[in-house]
Amino acid sequence: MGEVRKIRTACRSCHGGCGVIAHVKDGKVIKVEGDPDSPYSRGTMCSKGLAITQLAYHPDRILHPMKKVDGRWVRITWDEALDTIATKFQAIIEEYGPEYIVVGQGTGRDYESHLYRFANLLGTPNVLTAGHMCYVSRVSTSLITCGNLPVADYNGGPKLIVMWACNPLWTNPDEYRAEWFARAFKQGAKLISIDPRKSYYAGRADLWLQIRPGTDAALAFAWHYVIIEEELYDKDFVKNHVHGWDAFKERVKDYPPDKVQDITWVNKELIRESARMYARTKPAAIHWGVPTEQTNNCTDFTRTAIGLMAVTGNLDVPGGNALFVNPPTRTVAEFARHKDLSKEARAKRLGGEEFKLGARVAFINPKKAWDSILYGEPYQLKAGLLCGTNPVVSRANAREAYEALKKLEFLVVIDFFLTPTAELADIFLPAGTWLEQNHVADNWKRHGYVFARQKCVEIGEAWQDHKIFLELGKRMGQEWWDTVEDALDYLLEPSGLTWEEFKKKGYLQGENVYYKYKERGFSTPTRKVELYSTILEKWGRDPLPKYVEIPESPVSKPELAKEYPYIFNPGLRTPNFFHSANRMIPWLREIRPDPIAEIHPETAKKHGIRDGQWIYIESPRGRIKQRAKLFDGIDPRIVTAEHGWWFPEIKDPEHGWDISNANILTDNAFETCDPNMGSTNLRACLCRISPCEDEE
Ligand SMILES: Nc1nc2c(c(=O)[nH]1)N[C@H]1C(S)=C(S)[C@@H](COP(=O)(O)OP(=O)(O)OC[C@H]3O[C@@H](n4cnc5c(=O)[nH]c(N)nc54)[C@H](O)[C@@H]3O)O[C@H]1N2
Ligand SMILES: Nc1nc2c(c(=O)[nH]1)N[C@H]1C(S)=C(S)[C@@H](COP(=O)(O)OP(=O)(O)OC[C@H]3O[C@@H](n4cnc5c(=O)[nH]c(N)nc54)[C@H](O)[C@@H]3O)O[C@H]1N2
Ligand code: SF4
Ligand SMILES: [Mo]
Repeated sequence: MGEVRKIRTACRSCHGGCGVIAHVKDGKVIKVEGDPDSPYSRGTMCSKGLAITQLAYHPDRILHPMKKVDGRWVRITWDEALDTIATKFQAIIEEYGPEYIVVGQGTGRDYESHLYRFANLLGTPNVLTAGHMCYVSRVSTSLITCGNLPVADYNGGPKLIVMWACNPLWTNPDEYRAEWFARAFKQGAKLISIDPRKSYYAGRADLWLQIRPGTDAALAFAWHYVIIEEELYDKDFVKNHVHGWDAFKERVKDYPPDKVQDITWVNKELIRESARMYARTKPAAIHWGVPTEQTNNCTDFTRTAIGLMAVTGNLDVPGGNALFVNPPTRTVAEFARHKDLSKEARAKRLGGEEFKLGARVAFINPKKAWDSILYGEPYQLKAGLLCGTNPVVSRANAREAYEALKKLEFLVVIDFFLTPTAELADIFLPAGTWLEQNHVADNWKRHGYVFARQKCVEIGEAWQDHKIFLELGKRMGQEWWDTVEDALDYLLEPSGLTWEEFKKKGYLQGENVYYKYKERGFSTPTRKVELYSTILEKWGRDPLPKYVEIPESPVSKPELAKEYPYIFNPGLRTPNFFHSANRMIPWLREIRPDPIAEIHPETAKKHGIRDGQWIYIESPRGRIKQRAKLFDGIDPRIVTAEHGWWFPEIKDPEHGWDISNANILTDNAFETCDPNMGSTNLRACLCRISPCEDEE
């Protein structure tokens, strides 16, 4: 009784990875603290990770499986839950086919290997995640352009950092930790910030380019224009390692700085100055973030940006953009057995022919799923299994997402809480938090590490997600292991370690080598950086990148802009929330009780809006309300807003999902999506604002 055990593990309250020491007393985690020995986080943690005890032991957390009977939730056993799901899925497979079942997950959950294995062995090509517009879009484009994801190499001593649409201080996204960037900055690296909003570091940058949302590809082209015109490129690298240079050079001629100034709202002299600074300072790293992907220019921005790294000789060099080598574990693709999904099954992937790049990495566009359910196009999905995702709040055109999920014949949701999405389900399965799981963490990332996430406790009847897929998979006759830990032994096999051995070690790092291309070229069909993509060419797509105007903007829709004059830029993160999560956690909600929309003081004045007042924001898709915060760090033509809002304190099953949800306003029409990846435009549409007089 009473003794405190300290267990070393790894957080996953965001994309995860920080080293944690969990204090366990009497079978309960009483607190967590940062692990000073973690090579990744060196003892630091953020508010979300530190609040895990309030999440794990929250009174509203569901700790047993449930089924819905006559609109009410009823507790059931795991056996009944898994049997019901297996029987229903089997019946659908027999009557229609496995593709009639859609499987989905949230962002960076660290169980994609298991979820995809379940889907592949089921035989469905329809896996719905955020990947079409977040991270996977970046990876898939990098794969066809230079063979791997280029990551800013903070530990390699960059002399210049280009922070392009990323705010790591609040987000620690994917493979990045804010501390890595902050250390390099403190050590004297120059900083160029490309951001429509004056973030903490935009305010401290050597150059800040206050760009119009969604126009990043045009700016990247203008940098190429200056670099070519002033011959600032690395001639040797271009000659030996770039495919399609002449054709690319011709395309770049379409983007002179004075034209790009009109597109991006960035002054042409500043474009020139920043391009020169980037090309002349060596080594320089570009660290780019998710807003560049949440547009119709997703693929082409990434290709153009990788082009900048390549032509300036900053690719695969220390302190530039590294192509890290992962430690020797089985990859997500191998574990998931992607290769075992038959050609026939692949051919049935929703939107697969259209969004070929997304299909190549096994992702679908959400509207394809909603259209399938709502209109039977091209066939009608019958069932869904959603794990750790809340599409009713997190996907574009939320009302359509809501209607579709409501209409689905059979829905299973796996979560900690009854979210607005979970309330639409027929079966609810309780997931274990990261305190309740054994896993080889971060093996989906490309920073070159994996970490041991160790189970500290079991809480109620919750199961870690990996176990849910394993047990459900076995019930459906799939090939899995006896236990989660057996599966981890398999995952770790190439490293020569078992799970028990790895757990003691704590982490593994891949080999840190640069200039790999000098010996073996890049992992593309031509072994070069493909500024002219032979893969896109084979698919009959434009092999060269380009910038296409945002489909709903003052430029493309001038008539609509008379009614909706502002650019709506939703997706402002707060350090304490993770998308739609954490609104029920007292420590975190206290920091931000209400949703915030930022408007410029001049704009506020025009509409008679006071700081802190509730306002309506409307788009052609609907109306929401958020609290106005007057902020002169954005352009007066822009309204910035937080996404992810629902209200767990509203106890009816809708939980106020449509009151302040920014995605009521965003659009998901196919013409607003990236033509290769299917990325939805979540960051730039038109809106209007007005004060909301009836509330304080
Ligand atoms: N307008 C606008 N919309 C956006 C964005 C934007 O910038 N603007 N950002 C987009 C981006 S980048 C992304 S990635 C998506 C994210 O979209 P989602 O991944 O769908 O969103 P979340 O709110 O993070 O996930 C929701 C649920 O996962 C549950 N959960 C957390 N951890 C676990 C776990 O380990 N297991 C299980 N089973 N459940 C868990 C939480 O309780 C929560 O209810 O949102 C997108 N939506
Ligand atoms: N606390 C917290 N952390 C998170 C998340 C969260 O919800 N909360 N979400 C996680 C997820 S899934 C993701 S994908 C990452 C995202 O993390 P980041 O990549 O950092 O992306 P954001 O915070 O969405 O935006 C970064 C910056 O881009 C600016 N920006 C907005 N639109 C544009 C544009 O069109 N062009 C340019 N150049 N800049 C623009 C914003 O003003 C912001 O300062 O964060 C992850 N981490
Ligand atoms: S940054 Fe992410 S991994 Fe680190 S403590 Fe915060 S939530 Fe956890
Ligand atoms: Mo994301």
